[in-house]
Amino acid sequence: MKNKFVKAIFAIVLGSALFTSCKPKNSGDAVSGDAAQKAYVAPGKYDEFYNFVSGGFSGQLSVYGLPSGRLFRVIPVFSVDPEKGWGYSEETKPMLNTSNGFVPWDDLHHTEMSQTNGEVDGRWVFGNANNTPRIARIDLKTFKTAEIIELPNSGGNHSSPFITENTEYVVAGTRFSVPADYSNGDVPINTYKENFKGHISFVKVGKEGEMDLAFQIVTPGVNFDLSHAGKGKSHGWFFFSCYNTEQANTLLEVNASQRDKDFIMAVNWKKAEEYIKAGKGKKQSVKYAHNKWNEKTHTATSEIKTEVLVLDSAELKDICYMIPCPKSPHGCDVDPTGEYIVGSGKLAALIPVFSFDKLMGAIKNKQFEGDYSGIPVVKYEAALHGEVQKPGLGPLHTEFDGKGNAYTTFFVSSEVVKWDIKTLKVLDRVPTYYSVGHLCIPGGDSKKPFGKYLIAYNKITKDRYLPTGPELAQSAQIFDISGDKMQLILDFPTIGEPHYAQAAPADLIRNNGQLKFYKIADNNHPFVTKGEKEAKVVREGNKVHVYMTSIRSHFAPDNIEGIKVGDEVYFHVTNLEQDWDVPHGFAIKGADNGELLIMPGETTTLKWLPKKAGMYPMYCTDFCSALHQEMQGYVRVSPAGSSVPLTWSVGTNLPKATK
Ligand code: K7E
Ligand code: CUA
Repeated sequence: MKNKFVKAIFAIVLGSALFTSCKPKNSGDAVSGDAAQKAYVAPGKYDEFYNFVSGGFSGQLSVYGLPSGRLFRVIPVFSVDPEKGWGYSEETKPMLNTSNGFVPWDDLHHTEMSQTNGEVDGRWVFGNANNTPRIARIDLKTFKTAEIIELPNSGGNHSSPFITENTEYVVAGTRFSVPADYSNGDVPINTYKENFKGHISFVKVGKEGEMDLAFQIVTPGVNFDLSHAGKGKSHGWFFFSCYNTEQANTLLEVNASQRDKDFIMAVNWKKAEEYIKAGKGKKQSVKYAHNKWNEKTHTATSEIKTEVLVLDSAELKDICYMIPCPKSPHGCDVDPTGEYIVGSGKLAALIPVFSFDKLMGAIKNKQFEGDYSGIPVVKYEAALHGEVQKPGLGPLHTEFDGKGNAYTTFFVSSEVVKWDIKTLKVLDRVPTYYSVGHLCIPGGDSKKPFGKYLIAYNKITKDRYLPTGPELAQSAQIFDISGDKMQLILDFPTIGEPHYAQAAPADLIRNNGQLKFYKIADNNHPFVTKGEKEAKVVREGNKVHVYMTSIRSHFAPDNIEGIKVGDEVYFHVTNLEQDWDVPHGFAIKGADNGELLIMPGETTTLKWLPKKAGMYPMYCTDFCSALHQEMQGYVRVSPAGSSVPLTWSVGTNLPKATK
């Protein structure tokens, strides 16, 4: 009893240390002489790497250049973005559909790039939605979210989206265990141990990137935090960190910090595939949305799916194994060779490194110390390669440089520590400003890291930038890691709160057939207007469809009369430009909607419900030419029941007979 109390106090103390964290010694401008030169990319010159950075609670993904830290783009993914019309245009709304209906926000924590033979290949970036569990695929030919799939039986899709070495699967583990969607969820919360279950999702990725929920594995109720696929010799396995193996359902900061060791769960997914082939998966009825963007119709569709195949980890004894891991592990990282698995226990004073070969030996020789709800628990020492002693406080994440070194972030002691994977010796440490979370080395979780830069994504910025009220910018820091010692070369502020990030050589993406504009001839949008002569306005009851074109520097039509209060007006705007980087925008006064930002060759629709009679100017929002300010028009709105005929024109004041 007393022991339990002491443990609880210890957990609270450590917990509050985690919460507050300390400022590193010698903080200040620890930047040496040639740093500016190393991060400098001259005007007009390109960066060496693209950096795809999660936006955290912004729900978006931002794209930076390395080493300059220049922000190129914020790609809307899970949150509406009025700047780009994402979630506002009729075409994009289905992308944010879920089994709960339209969801305008989420929390994107992890990005993961597609791989071929374990190397980043520059085709897609995947991102997770933490809150309403989903995975998105962003196409790097267009830098646009191309697909979003919802994950049933999950709550808090945190351990996601991590991929296998040929992008066979993108994999997700639920953070919150919950009663399965196919069971009764209306149960007392304190029946966690009986009724709450974990689910791991395997989403198949096709040749064109198309996702499909292939199967799930049901596990005991724990919190899955992070994961990584095996690679090379460990290809075919997946490793998930889990905490709350105490199965607490309240005050987790104390109650889920009781055990000295939680687990890394090793999953033999090749074996799971065999069981699926052998018909061992149970069909369960669930509901989840699968949303796809169509490049030809420039429109998304959302389909609700109703079935998933589920394998039971307690029944099929040889797909899941638990490896004890001290203490409340967060990051779970696999080195480039696939031999070493690093678990970062947030409350542990050391870093355990597991050996894949030893794990296989332990499983073969049944070196188990019992089971955890039916899953065999491998003996800690039997799978252990060794421990990094006294590395720092509050280890979170590890990346690799491909030269035999690992780099681990420490939230509490605010530092990045470099250590040797084989000898487990600490080689170097640098302070971060402050409280670093994730880190990224380009290719740093693949078989082929580009070990030149390391970027630390910090949770707390404090005094690094000009203050901006109660909330300060989140901050990233770039270190040159090409030498023996890490060297800080740049700070740059970030959008939202970055968690994980990925990076790839710029040429891989830049020279991968990036789209410059959509061919107007290939535009199959049902409301496309392929030339100005086809521009028209069509009334169907109280629905009015405006077939509009935009080209430098006018809309057609740009004068519309005969719209009435009570109408539902759809502006289907086709951008006729066939040139790179000439979007047009569209906005109309009083619309309770975003703008449209229409790419060359694309058709996009704004829905407008005029509420009172009057004159409504509309205009192009994107400064497209010297006469951009002339790119405007008027819509006359008459009272409901008015007899003003529907007319439209451009360039002439046509008599009202033009209809
Ligand atoms: Cu920020 Cu990956 Cu959500 Cu660690 S997690 S920091
Ligand atoms: Cu089109 Cu400005």
